[in-house]
Amino acid sequence: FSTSAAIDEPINPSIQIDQTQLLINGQFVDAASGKTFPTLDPRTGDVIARVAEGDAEDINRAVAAARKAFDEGPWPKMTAYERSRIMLRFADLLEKHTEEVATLETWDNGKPYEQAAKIEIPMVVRMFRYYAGWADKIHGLTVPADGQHHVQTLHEPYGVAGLIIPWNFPLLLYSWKVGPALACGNTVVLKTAEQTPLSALYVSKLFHEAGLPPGVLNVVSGFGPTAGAALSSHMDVNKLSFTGSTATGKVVLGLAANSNLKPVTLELGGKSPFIVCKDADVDKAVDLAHSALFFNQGQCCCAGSRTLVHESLYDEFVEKAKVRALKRVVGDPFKTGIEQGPQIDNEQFQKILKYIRSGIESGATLESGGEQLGSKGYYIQPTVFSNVQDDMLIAKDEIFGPVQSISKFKDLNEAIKRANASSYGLAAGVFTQNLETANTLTRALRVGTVWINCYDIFDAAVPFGGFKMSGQGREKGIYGLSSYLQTKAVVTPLKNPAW
Ligand code: TXE
Repeated sequence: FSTSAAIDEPINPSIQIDQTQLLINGQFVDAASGKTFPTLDPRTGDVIARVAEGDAEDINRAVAAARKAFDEGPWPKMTAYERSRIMLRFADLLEKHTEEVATLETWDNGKPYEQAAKIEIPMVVRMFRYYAGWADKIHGLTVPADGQHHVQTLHEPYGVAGLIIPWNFPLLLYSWKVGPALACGNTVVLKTAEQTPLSALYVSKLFHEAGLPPGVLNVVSGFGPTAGAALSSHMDVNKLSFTGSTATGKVVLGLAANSNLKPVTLELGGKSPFIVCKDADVDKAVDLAHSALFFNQGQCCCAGSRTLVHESLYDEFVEKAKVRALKRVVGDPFKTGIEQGPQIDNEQFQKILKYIRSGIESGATLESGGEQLGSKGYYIQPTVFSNVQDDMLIAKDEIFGPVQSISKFKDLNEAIKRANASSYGLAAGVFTQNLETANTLTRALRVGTVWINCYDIFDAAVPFGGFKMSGQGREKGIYGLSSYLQTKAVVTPLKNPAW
């Protein structure tokens, strides 16, 4: 097996890394312990920079700053219009600095620079503009209650929001959480993933340049069991939003429940079916099934990781999927035209190779790839398995890597039953030219997003989240606001009910 690009000598990114400390109360500061940890370049495994390692004490300091900025102001006491203007100014600054931000994102994460600069950073900018637009449009209702009372509802921020994000889309997920949390008037303590701390620190500095008052947004780099757990169990954090693995989501939910019962939004793993019906446009389906799985090195919560193909198209589909995978351009993510960079770190790299071995051992047919690419860093050949059976580990577990699993189905009922036979329920792709088939599948699938004849369409206004063990609550769009607002009922007696 071979792929079309070799792994060259890594290109040296031309950027100085200035922000490596914690951001607490508007100041960049060392960790209370003085400890630092290395953040690594996935292309080589080399150290990019050492970053302050926050733990429980730093979380305490950050929560205290966020608490003060909430309780004493200025954030929730500012007019919504002023908050919105700061967010818009930040979006402008971020847009202006797209090159630097995309460079940091690629360096720390390994994703293709072109993808970061042309797709992701613009989506982050769009998300902040979207939620800035909501800031002064959040209001309650008047309620026609029985009796002689005037009743209204106020939609109020929770207070201090603790936000925990993973490494696969560091800035995009920053925007999904920080955007609505701030628009609704909450203050924030953000815990970034230990693999990718750099971009959030850089852009949060820009946020302060845009006029964000100190203490409103605090960023603590550090590890899950220390900083992340301290944030989840903090008695002064009023709301938690977490994106990551289902296993850690359960831990975080438990910590929230056992401390102050803070409400938790969870966006967790997935094993999303991509269903190609007998009347699908095969070439289009092959292309989209490929990108649905391989996009972002396969490290997407909603990756179309179970490709289910109708038996009448199956052989043609498998052959074309294999050809497409063999053409995939893998290489240094800073080079132009690269479709796939390295996996995030050695842990994920080893986990994916183990799943590939398990696929081979359990009898799936290896159509392409299957091995490390190059000799350094965490590159993996685009891998395609056919003849995948539902009881194989590669069909059940979230691999989170460039491994496509294709299997065959006979009729729609079978496809529905098998697609739903998962503890996950994040997303699904449906490929058909028949409206009835599309409608039947859409209603039958127990998932949070159905993409019909498309995949991975993400718009700031469209809600995203999971059924079953893929999570709870929704992010993005108007639905995402409700994660950061609570409702207060206000009842006033009426002296003269007629008026
Ligand atoms: O995730 P974790 P990991 C899946 C994917 C991947 C697997 C493991 O299958 O292979 O998870 O990845 C913080 N209290 N996804 O280990 O542990 C951690 O520091 C509080 C899917 O990276 O969930 C990081 O900031 N926080 C997912 C964040 O949780 C804790 C994206 C995510 O790490 C914590 C990433 C604790 N006890 C991985 N332990 C998606 N939904 O897209 C860890 N963290």
